[in-house]
Amino acid sequence: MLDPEKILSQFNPATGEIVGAAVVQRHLHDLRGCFGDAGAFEAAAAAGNPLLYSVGAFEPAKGDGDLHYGAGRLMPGKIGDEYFMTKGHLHSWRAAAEIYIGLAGEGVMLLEDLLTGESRMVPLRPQGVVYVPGHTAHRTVNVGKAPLTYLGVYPAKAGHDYDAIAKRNFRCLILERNGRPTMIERS
Ligand code: PAN
Ligand code: ZN
Repeated sequence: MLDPEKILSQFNPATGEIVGAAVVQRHLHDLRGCFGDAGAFEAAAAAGNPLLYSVGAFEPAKGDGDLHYGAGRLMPGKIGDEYFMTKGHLHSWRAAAEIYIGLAGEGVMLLEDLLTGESRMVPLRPQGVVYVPGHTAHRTVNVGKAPLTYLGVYPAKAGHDYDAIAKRNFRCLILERNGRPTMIERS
């Protein structure tokens, strides 16, 4: 039997913190090359390097059938017309799916099917669960005015592959158009 502290964890839906989780923080400069408007990015990066998001990963066990989970907290803001977002990734084990559970704030997920190239924008909000199928690049976007917090649950074997998607980038951007989040093909 696992240790009790691996069986039960405590998280704070407002801050997205899980007690005992390994926390990774990503700042603006870590997302160089992700945003569509390079000029707006460089102007913002010259002015500072704010925290964009933090993710606490909880890894109770690493066996074949095990699960890992993480809580994310993504700040509100924009670079030009493009909302603050996560780097985004594919799972190293491409078939690994993931479940996202919205806790607070207003977000969307950008999903890109690796096999068909199809992109989709899906709301990520409290009381909503987003199923990210395998073989799908995924990125979280804060389209609201408050921090966005969420949980993600994925196979322990999934692994995170950032390079594959960074090389060619997501095909679509989530931009504010007429006050609303809109998915637009990268030019
Ligand atoms: C999430 C992500 C989290 C941060 O827990 O890791 O949203 O995004 P990046 O990992 O793209 O920086 C998840 O999808 N785990 O698999
Ligand atoms: Zn993932």
